[in-house]
Amino acid sequence: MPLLIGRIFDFVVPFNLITVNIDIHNKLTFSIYLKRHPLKNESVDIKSKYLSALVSFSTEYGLSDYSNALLQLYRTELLGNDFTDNLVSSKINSVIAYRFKDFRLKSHNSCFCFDCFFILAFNNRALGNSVLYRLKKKIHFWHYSKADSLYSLLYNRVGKVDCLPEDLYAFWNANVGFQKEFYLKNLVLATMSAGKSTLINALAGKKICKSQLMACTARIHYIYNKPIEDFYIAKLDGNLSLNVTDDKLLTDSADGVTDASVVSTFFNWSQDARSCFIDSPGVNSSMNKHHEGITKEFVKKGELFDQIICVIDATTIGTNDSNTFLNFIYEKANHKRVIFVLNKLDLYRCEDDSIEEAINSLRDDLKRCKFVNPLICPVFAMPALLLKKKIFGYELTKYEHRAIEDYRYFLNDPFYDLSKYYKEFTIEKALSFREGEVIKDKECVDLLYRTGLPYLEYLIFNR
Ligand SMILES: Nc1nc2c(ncn2[C@@H]2O[C@H](COP(=O)(O)OP(=O)(O)OP(=O)(O)O)[C@@H](O)[C@H]2O)c(=O)[nH]1
Ligand SMILES: [Mg+2]
Repeated sequence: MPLLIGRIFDFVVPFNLITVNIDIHNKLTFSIYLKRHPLKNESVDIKSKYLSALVSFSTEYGLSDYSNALLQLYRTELLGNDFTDNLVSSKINSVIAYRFKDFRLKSHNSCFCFDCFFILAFNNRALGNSVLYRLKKKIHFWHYSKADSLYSLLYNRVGKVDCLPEDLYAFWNANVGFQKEFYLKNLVLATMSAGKSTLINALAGKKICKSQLMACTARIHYIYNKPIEDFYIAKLDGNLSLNVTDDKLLTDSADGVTDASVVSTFFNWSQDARSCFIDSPGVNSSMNKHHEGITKEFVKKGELFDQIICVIDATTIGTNDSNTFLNFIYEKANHKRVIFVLNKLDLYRCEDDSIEEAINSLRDDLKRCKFVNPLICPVFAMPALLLKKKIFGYELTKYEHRAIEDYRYFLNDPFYDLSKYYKEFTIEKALSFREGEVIKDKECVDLLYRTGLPYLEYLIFNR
């Protein structure tokens, strides 16, 4: 294979001989720094020239689906409503003339090179080298040393950040670190409507999975977290969108297009560790057989998950469906760790019900199913979700505002304070991983602590 000789580096690999082999699930977990892109404050003319340069340079590489989707995001984020195909294509000829002649990238050279590295060659040094080589054919030779420094900084961590806005470098670094982390795949299982999707939403602190009273999760959903909040939710579901609309996020594509969908987003105030949650249709012997079949088929392939989060609806403990389900989990867990989340305890009434009794009764059922020392976590998933939404400043509906008022009342009642079941886990410990952060809404944080969710997060993310 012939190697092309580069100016500074020993060799570069011809771009068309490399195939990028990073799995699309991994790519979806990249945090994208576009909301704070330095070009955002430039004129429409500069932005459209910049985009033309980016599009023309990138398309020479034969774009992957991911790079293509990323370019789409650049378009909408930089030009928004000003974007038209004509606007960008009209600039292309002037931009791609000899070494971007009419468009010297002004002061945005480093940013342009950075974007090319990110779109085409993130985490792939050899491909980055090829991008550098081709960039040098496009940019003025005055800028060669800057491009070289940037390459060294990004791929070899050698040099200074001053050739790049610090924000961009922080995103790149966080993504690189995140990709190196080992992560656990958590399979979330339950009978129908026990609150699997609501629990995942509570962990994320935003609504990313559809949840409703009737059977609604109808396929396997992979949900990944990202290292930094970039304010984008990505979804791969037949089509790939890196900034999916709420409607599309909560709706599955037509049956037959794909048998699973993948979503990624930053998880608000969960621990930072990289992780994946797998939301599954309810396993329920008497209801939807098709949904049950999907989950059972998935569980058979035990190697696809590392631990099970088993959600139990506290109002159905001891029923036939619940016990059949526990036997099923025992058979399939195959020595993997299982965390039993006892959910919907907010529906218990302090006059008639006992949370202690519910925990004990579940423990007895689990022992009968041969689980030794089962790990049981009582949690209020729905209240935890709404409290996190409030803490993180999400818009709340009228109903959600009212619900939070109710939670404020009942979580202050010792009967509903679930933190008492986690005595060794103080609120200080729950917040220790956020050291140095200013906590704005202390009251809601305190209520959140009482929902039991922070302890569950601690268990899931610290293994
Ligand atoms: N009261 C109360 N309701 C909850 C809680 N968690 C979930 N729910 C409600 O239970 C219903 C079902 O929740 P989902 O999260 O969709 O349950 P699921 O297990 O994902 O359901 P399927 O995917 O259809 O099997 C919804 O109406 C939720 O609002 C909770 O902690 N308390
Ligand atoms: Mg669901």
